[in-house]
Amino acid sequence: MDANGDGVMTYEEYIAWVDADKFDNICQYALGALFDLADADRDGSLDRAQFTTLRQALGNRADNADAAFDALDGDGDGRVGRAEYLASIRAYVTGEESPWGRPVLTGAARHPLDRVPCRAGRGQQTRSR
Ligand SMILES: [Ca+2]
Ligand SMILES: [Ca+2]
Repeated sequence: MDANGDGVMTYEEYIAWVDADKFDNICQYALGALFDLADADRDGSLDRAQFTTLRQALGNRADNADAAFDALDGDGDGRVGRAEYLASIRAYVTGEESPWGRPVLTGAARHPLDRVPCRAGRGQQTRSR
């Protein structure tokens, strides 16, 4: 994953590494576990506050959390379901069209260390040495 071996995985290295198989076999489990942790009331969906907590746990900047939430919450009911969340991220990381990708990608472009959710399984361990 850390293509240039400097112990820090950039956004670009992540995108080059991940594909549908890796997402299905690795990422979705880490993401689902984190989703469940963030879902404090265990109703299977995240409200805005829970989603923001999740984003922060993933090391993403807080200032584009609203945009990401709004993009994920396609029906505008103020909740993002677990399956909807995973499907959106899968579509994003595998390069399919995803309403969620754009605000996150925009944020990442401004800040290369903005974390893609699959990194969550490794927490803040951005340096491997
Ligand atoms: Ca909830
Ligand atoms: Ca919704």
